[in-house]
Amino acid sequence: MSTLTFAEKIAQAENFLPINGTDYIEFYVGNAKQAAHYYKTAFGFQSVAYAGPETGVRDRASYVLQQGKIRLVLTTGLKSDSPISEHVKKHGDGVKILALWVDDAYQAFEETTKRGGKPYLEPVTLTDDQGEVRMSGIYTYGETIHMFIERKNYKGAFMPGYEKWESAYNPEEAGLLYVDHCVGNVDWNRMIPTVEWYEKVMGFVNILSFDDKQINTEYSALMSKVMSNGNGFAKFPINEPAEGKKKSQVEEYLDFYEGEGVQHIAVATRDIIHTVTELKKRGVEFLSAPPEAYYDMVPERVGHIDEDLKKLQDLGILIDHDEEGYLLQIFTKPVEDRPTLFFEIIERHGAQSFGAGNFKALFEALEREQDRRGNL
Ligand code: TYF
Ligand code: FE
Repeated sequence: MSTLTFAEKIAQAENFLPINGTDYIEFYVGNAKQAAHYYKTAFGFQSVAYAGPETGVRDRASYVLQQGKIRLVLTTGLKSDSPISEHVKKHGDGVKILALWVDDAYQAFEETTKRGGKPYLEPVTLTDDQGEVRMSGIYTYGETIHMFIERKNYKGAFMPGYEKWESAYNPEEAGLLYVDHCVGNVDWNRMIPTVEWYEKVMGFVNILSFDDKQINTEYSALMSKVMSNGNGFAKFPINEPAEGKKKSQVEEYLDFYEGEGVQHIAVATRDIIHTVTELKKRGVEFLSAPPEAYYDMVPERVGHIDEDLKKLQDLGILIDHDEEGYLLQIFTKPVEDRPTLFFEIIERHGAQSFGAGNFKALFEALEREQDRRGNL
């Protein structure tokens, strides 16, 4: 075990790609109008901006939603031959773009492509009467993209090409604040090369690793390595399936997404009891709670927590800790019919880890769902 703290580990990252946080996450979906309604109604995202035929964009429709600092873009193609439609045909609804907020989109492109990043979008400057946004992009795992977004004092709703979306339907927020981490599932034997790619091309460091000895249940296994940039604002764990008695959850994802892609987006809250109560009321489905015995062990395993343990148990929220504090987390079921992308809700009280103490209970709950789908 390394004795460095998380702060000491991330301080070892290189500095050629300064990142201020996640700028937005763009989904390619079959029907963006309905997806936007779902994220507003069920998760409490607010209407921000729109681009589509009415704003002079002919090939797509995009809805921008926001809650706290989390910005989602839901995009659909309007014709079958659009690359967006082709993406949806192959992968189903899923994450296409993990956009990072940078100081200089031109420099980000230059620094990453000279280190081997594969270009997706050459740097461009978009301008309108609200100011300027500069952007560029490179491929990461699968068909997923990292876009680099530089906001030159842009005053508009989102970026040039989009119009402010004034909606009459505005369900309340649910307390979601920012993107904590985004996890990628990669193919067999692809975790190490992907980790090396993040080190070399993005200047990230590996802050945590789990091998298949730690991450396994009676049935299946996986391996995971967490990559972080130098300030911890961008954290990307990478999972790879591992051989077990039955099919790994990561393998199920790869089969149904038909390739590598984003497995889960973890969003932070300051009041997980309120947030999860609210999401459940609005129809968001979560993995089932671990057995009674899990909660009986919490005082001994974790020590003091500020929250009422009974309330956490009633909601099925998981609890873990590390040297720096504790964390509370819970996972939704996949939010599509394909068992692919899901969300994690997380509340950190000092802990900078990812809930390794919950892996067994969590993966058993995941496998109950996998079994119900006939994919275990
Ligand atoms: O991000 C993490 O590492 C935790 C745990 O398939 C996790 O949220 C890891 C792998 C996985 C599901 C959850
Ligand atoms: Fe996570």
